[in-house]
Amino acid sequence: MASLKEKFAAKIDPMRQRVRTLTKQHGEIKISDVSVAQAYGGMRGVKCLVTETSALDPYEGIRFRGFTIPELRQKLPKAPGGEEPLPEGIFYLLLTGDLPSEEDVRELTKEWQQRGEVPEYVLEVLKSIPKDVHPMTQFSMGILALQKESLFAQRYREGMPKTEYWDPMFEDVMNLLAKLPRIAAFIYRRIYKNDEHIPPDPTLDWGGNFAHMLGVENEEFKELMRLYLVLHSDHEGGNVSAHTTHLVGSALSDAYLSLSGGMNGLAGPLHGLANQEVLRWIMELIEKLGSKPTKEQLKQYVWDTLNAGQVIPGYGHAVLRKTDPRYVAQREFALKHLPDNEIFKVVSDLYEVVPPILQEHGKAKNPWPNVDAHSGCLLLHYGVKEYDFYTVFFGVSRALGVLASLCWDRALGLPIERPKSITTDWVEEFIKNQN
Ligand code: CMX
Repeated sequence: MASLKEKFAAKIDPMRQRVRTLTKQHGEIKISDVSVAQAYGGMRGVKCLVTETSALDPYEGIRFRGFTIPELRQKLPKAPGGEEPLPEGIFYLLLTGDLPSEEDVRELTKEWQQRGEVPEYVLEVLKSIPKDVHPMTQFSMGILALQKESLFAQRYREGMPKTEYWDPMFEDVMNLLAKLPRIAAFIYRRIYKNDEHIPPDPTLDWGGNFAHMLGVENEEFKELMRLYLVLHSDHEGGNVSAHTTHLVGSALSDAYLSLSGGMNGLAGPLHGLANQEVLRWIMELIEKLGSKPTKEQLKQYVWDTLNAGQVIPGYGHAVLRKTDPRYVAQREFALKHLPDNEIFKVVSDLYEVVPPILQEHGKAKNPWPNVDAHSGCLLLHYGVKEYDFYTVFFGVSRALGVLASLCWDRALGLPIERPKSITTDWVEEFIKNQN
């Protein structure tokens, strides 16, 4: 059986050929126009990036290499006795475009186990950070501290030809992914669990081991981790974490520099940090209204938040125009495993209450919940109550998608990213000349 590296390597030449043909024969064909509103408005809808790993439809939601979330939950290999897909499988799929076999996934688990040790000097860096520094900042610093390990940076310094870039990038990506759960668990146990660390279990898969090293010994939580790490892995190329990783990488910065940059974007409250903001907002709600608020009380609370000029965390999306299928998958998990949980009841009631209010409020283009509206209540149910840490879960997962894309960026020899910026003077002059 071909190893993942051989499988990926075999895909590169045909893909290079496809891209070469497209750019040579059809390079002048326009696929997008840019309006003044888009240039000022965060480039919404402008098609100017190519990302192979996944595609987002506003009404259908995400497809990972063509597969919907329900399809993946069915088709990707599971842990022994488990029902949720293994994150190793989604990485294999995102990188190669092919569904992995059970054996492919088992091999990847083994390989990440072997590559997983975090050098002592990285742990020393983490130990030197004040414990009240946000976990996402610590996570990003831990990734950055690992940069010394980069084979890509080393090979580049030695003078490697462009055609070989993909090889050390693949090695860096595999090493980094293998270590991420250990870095994350180290941060968690250091901040919240008295610096008492739990060694990895060599019999466990990547997601199960992450749960184990966090110290949550519960088979259902391991299943949640596997599902969570699959769901958050990729959301096409234009979101802040994916785009930042790609942009930094386009300067031939290695995987460590690129992912650390991407994680800094994920740490923003309009992106990944929304998952902790949702829980903070719900806990404040419960503190104010009690654990069983009525829908009328919830409505008032939502309006109070909006009237205070704040966003409703976990609602709205830059691309989606319906309930996020990642929210739906988490809701299904909750209905199956924690139907009577009080926070889940609040999350469900908010699902009824918030969209009509956002519609009436009239600003948000998408009144429906996104992925972050649900994840916190699941984590909390299994005892992970430190919600400042929630975005780190997102980060460990998002690394799967953005690093698979980074391998392809180097395999295809994509150039340094450098769009044209313009000034307001230029825009005014341009408009004047139109008339
Ligand atoms: N609550 C209140 N107002 C909202 C809103 C919400 N949940 N979502 C959007 N709006 C407002 C915007 O702030 C904007 O207001 P202004 O015109 O005053 O600037 C207006 O509605 C239009 O915004 P939009 O075009 O609908 O949304 P954007 O594409 O600009 O932004 C997003 C998308 C996700 C940042 C926004 O919906 C938001 O802030 N949501 C809450 C934070 C959140 O849940 N983020 C997580 C997204 C998923 C992820 O990346 O993890």
